[in-house]
Amino acid sequence: MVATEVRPTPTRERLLFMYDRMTLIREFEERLKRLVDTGLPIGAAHYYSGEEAVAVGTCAALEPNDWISSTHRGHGHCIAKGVDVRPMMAELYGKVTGTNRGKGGSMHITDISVGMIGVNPILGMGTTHAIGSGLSAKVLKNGRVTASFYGEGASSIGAVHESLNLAAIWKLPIVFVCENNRYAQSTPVEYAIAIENIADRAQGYGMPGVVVDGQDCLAVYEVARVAVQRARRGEGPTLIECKTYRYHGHASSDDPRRYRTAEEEQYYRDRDCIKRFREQVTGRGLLSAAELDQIDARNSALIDEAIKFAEESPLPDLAELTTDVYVPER
Ligand SMILES: Cc1ncc(C[n+]2csc(CCOP(=O)(O)OP(=O)(O)O)c2C)c(N)n1
Repeated sequence: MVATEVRPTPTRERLLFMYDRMTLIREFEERLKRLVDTGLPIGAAHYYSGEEAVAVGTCAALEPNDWISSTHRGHGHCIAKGVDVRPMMAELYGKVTGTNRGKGGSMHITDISVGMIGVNPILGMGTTHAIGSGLSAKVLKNGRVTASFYGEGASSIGAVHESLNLAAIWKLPIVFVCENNRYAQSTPVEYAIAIENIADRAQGYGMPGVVVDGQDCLAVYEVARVAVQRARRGEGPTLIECKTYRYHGHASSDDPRRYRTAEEEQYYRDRDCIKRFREQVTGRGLLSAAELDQIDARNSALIDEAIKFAEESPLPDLAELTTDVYVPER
């Protein structure tokens, strides 16, 4: 008989972290969407609203000096790992105070100081970057774990298969987090993938695979915690599939009603991760509604401040056009 594992309740500090980061991501994305819808020209933005529990539940299981690699839908990953929203917002405005001095934009936000090794517009590249950070951790024996996020659409890309295979044969300290939000642009997962659970592919790579409700931050944290511990013990990678949903279109210009129904959208909104978390922690008396409301107010003010910071910051000087970017020699 297998003994049932007793799941410890996350510490109060960790619960506060979860609520704080999920609401900060939601506020960042919703405010940004309003700005873009009313004319802010930032190029394509891929909003993370609806998926917050995935990034936050995973990052709650990491240590500050662990790493994450990301995707084109990376704002939530950055905030969950601790990137300051002020330089993030400035980056989206193309300002010199941005994380990448205004030259990267939404799909290149990077902040090594908090372990965020890069948002990435090329599907599957984040998993290859995780092989780099994972291999370095193994060689240097520094105990650092990498969590690598990617979408269910990216899960069929060759580079992702190669990365998961390499991570398994080299027993790298990586937690692969497949965010199955049901659509790759407008392509439904059932059209593109022949199996119900992408986590079942883990067996083919030679690592454990777990499916988790990606709308439940506590559930994501629990499976991530186990996977991170396994990675840190040197036992190798895990594949976690989070079933989740994005509330908005694929990118700022996309109308999701062309390929999904209002009923389906409502189904997921009724299971909203922030609403659910509030019910879970207040229902069990772990945190009070008043302290959660205070976090809401603080995060709203922080996003006001981030927008002001971005608006008031200068653009990069023309003389810096070719600095901080890769310029091939002619
Ligand atoms: C190699 C590559 N192929 C195609 C694209 C174009 N593209 C950008 S996002 C996207 C869909 C990605 O879906 P998924 O991986 O499920 O992530 P999601 O957008 O749902 O978070 C595609 C096809 C790309 N950026 N890179």
